Amino acid sequence: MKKAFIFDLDGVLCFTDKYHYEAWKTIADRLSLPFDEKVNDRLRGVSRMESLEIILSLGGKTYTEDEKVKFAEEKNEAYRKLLENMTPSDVADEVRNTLKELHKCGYKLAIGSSSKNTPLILDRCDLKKYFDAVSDGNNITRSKPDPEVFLKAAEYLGFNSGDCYIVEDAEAGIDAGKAGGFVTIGIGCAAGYEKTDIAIKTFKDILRTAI
Ligand code: B16
Ligand code: MG
Repeated sequence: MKKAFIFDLDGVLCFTDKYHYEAWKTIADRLSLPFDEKVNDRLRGVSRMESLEIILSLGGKTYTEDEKVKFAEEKNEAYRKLLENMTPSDVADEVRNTLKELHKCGYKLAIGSSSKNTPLILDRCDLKKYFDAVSDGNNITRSKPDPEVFLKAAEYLGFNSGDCYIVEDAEAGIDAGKAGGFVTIGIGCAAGYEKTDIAIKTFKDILRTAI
């Protein structure tokens, strides 16, 4: 029996993709790049700098490292301003009740997110209290699909990857979970991905996996 669940944050526990979109759009519009919701979907689970590279590849121009760092900083500033709109009501009751239920069943719970803004999001949404460990963009050097963020989460919990499920919404996250030797649970976009081990429709379906 597994001992723990490691949850992706954006797209699984809460939804910040609209804020990422709005913040990137400001930069893309200024550079006349054809950024849309479809491209935004490709940024799920991908790090900030890699997201920027995807957006810049929509045009034919090359940019210096300094320019890229400035774009990423501007995006992050706009994004963090938008995150100020988040409140605990942005997390569904279904999510909170399921997390509580998993704890009652004796599972340890951790976060495994690429986002460097994880502490701010957990704080705004009052989510930190449900988790025994947090691994995020601040403690890794390689982003998903590299398994580092999940392996660190398992290590913080004191477990091996074989003891933990990964819950993800992004293909890059499922690839990361598989590369780390985890059993993967896919929701949203990741539910239809061929590499996902267990597809779920709604968050509370996790309880059927756990029991
Ligand atoms: P930041 P997750 C990811 O979070 C997002 O899905 C992705 O769109 C974003 O680029 C990445 O975090 C980095 O975010 O700029 O806040 O460090 O899905 O891994 O929880
Ligand atoms: Mg995600």
